[in-house]
Amino acid sequence: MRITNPGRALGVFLATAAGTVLLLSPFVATAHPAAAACSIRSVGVKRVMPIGTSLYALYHTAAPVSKAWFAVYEPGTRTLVATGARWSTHQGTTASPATLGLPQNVELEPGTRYDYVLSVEDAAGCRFYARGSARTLERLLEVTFDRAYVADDGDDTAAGELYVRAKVHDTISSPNVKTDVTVTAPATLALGYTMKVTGVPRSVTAQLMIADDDVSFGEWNCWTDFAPTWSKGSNACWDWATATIAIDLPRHGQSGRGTFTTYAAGGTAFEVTGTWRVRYVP
Ligand SMILES: [Ca+2]
Ligand SMILES: [Ca+2]
Repeated sequence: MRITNPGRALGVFLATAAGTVLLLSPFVATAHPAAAACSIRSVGVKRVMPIGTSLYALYHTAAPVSKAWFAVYEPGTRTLVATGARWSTHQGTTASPATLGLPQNVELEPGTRYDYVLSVEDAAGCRFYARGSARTLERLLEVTFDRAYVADDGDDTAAGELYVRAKVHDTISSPNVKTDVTVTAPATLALGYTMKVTGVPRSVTAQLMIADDDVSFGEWNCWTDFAPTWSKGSNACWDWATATIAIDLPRHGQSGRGTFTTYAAGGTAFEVTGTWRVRYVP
């Protein structure tokens, strides 16, 4: 490992055996002082594009370059997040433009703007930089609650009056998935309810609560629209239970999908079946 400043720029680089170069003082555009030997005079970034939770740059130079690096920084700081340091694919006589991305194992935060620095070096060792910022894609999770098999409707001698509510991460279904539906267990309750949520972590929880309403006219002390919390239990007003589905989304910004069947028991009892799908969107 060596500290180097090969382009005689104001930036400082940390080079490793793998060729990784960390630009510690990135916000400098520079030209090589021995300009006569340089085959390039600048580098232009046409676009920095998001893919999954990563970024890659489309850039161009006046002549082929022999090396290129692409580094990403925490927004508004000089803290390096990751560097896509690798030799450019357009060495020798291959003309620009070219693309250079971060390594596949880099996971940036979705829906986040990052600063970047792209540096290139020609055969004469002349190094040039371009900097800017780019935003990663949003993670969009869709959870569909297909149906619930209700084993206990919460009432012993008559049909239950069921309220169904869903939650994905910190977003709650509004309106309710079901409001005051009459169900006599055992029975399958069709839900067909999809929630689309962005800003979720990679390990995310989805929940479905089914509550039986025992509120009678005049019981103002216990009436709210939907009183039970995301738990299970029974009181004078409600019987309820909550199914909790833990979803681990694919790594590295990969799209994916899956299914779930989860049982819950408490003041009610049911098994909920559904699907999830994650993708990355602008
Ligand atoms: Ca009840
Ligand atoms: Ca009831």
